[in-house]
Amino acid sequence: MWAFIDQLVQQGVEDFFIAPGSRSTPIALAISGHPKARTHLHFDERGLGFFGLGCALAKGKPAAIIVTSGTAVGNLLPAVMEAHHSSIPLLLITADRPSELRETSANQTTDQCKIFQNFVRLQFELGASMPQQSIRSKAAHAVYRSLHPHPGPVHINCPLREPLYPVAFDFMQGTPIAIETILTAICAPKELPSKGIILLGRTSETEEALSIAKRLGWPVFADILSSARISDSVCQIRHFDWLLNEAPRPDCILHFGERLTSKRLMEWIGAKPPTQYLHVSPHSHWCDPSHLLTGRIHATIGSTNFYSEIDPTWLALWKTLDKKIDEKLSDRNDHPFTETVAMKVLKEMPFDNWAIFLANSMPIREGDWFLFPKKAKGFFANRGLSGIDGNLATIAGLSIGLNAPVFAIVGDLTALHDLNSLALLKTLPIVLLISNNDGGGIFSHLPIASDPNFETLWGFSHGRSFEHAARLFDISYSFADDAATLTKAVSKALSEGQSHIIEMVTCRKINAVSHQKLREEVLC
Ligand SMILES: Cc1ncc(C[n+]2csc(CCOP(=O)(O)OP(=O)(O)O)c2C)c(N)n1
Repeated sequence: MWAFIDQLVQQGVEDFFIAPGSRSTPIALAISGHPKARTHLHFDERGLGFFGLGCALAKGKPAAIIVTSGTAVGNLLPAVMEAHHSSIPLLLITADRPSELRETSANQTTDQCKIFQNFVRLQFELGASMPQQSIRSKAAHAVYRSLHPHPGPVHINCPLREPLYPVAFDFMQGTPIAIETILTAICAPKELPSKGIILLGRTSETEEALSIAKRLGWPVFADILSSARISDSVCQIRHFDWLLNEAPRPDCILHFGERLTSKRLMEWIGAKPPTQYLHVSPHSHWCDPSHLLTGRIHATIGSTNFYSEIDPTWLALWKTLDKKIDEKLSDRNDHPFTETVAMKVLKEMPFDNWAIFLANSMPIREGDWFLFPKKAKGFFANRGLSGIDGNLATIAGLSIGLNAPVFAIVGDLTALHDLNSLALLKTLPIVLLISNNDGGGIFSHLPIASDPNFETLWGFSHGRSFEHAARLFDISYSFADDAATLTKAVSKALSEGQSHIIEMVTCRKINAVSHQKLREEVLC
């Protein structure tokens, strides 16, 4: 609890309103031991809530309210409702029993997690075993969301296990993290070091991001879902995911837009984080799954004002590495036929005014690694929660919403999951490329692939073909099992522009083994 309270203070929280309780003991002790926290006490939690609300109303800064578990929490509801409707920043820190005591008739134990859900800007649980950095990042996020974009209450539920006293934390230990939050719509000029990198996720401001990269002389790592893929920006490093082994370390990272797909990139950053790591987004959501951000700039990309002294050798170095990987990747033969080879075929296709949808699991990853078509209307995916459900219906909606044809790549389990939605495709200009590797191909890339129960629990071999499904829903159908048949089927389907299913068959084990081999060869 110490790290959480200390970080709240670091983020500008001054006043802590506490009601007595046993389960909240570690929270109260952390606050009372903090030299910069001002404590205010009241025995009645209903009054305590309004006590804190009055203070926050006066100062325009979040007040923290601390209560024990059970009905004490329920007593905060009137103040929380008032804070919600009056836009007053409050942090509701509620002690709770650990999860093993819920639904067991344990004393003073109830479901507190979402008790204020209609009235809070953010609610989360603070896990007892979270690492320090995560706890501090969560504290910074809580304060941020109590103020932006619309002030109001934030609920932090804290399950705490006995012993509650003496507490297990050391006062004054741990280093506060400095999370700078810049909130003005138009940012003051900000100087950055000359060796930086731009991470580009999905955003409506791709052009702005690319022109910042050019101005700074920085390389851009563009995710498949950013439309930068189809730009001819000199700053783009296409094979960033492949060259990280040899890559030099930047002094600064600027992240524009949504989260990126590449896990390898995130691990590389996490292994040696830069001194400055800033996320720029006009949305209020906190995008920092690795808890490494040093700054959050709440602004449109176009309104930022970054500058640096250009070091031309920096971008040139990245371009050289990228070219080397590009040569190694293009210099490959197409045997055996795998999902990777299929991407090489698709990269050359004339997608022009077609939107491209990539289903979760391997299609989005393979796309992120290899898909750089010369033209396309844009790239889309359901990446919020990365589900394999509802993808076919999403594709139908996408085509209607964009009023454009959609070329979609989906795995066989993803297709089976939403098979009913083939009924939506018949009248739409949708080409559905079902990558049938007979089960969950992604799992063959994971260490679990060597488990004796792999096939039953993860592989999920079904032995089905989609030809009958296409016929059932009156959609034309082609089959592909090598580069030539795939090229032919895709070219024909794109030129016809009507609903069409292409079933592409590969073997998931061979896909995984040849991908691994490719990585080893390219990286050696
Ligand atoms: C609704 C839902 N259930 C389960 C998962 C977990 N999951 C992620 S990938 C995957 C396998 C998907 O298989 P497939 O669509 O055939 O694609 P492939 O892995 O072969 O590329 C599963 C089950 C999920 N993401 N969403």
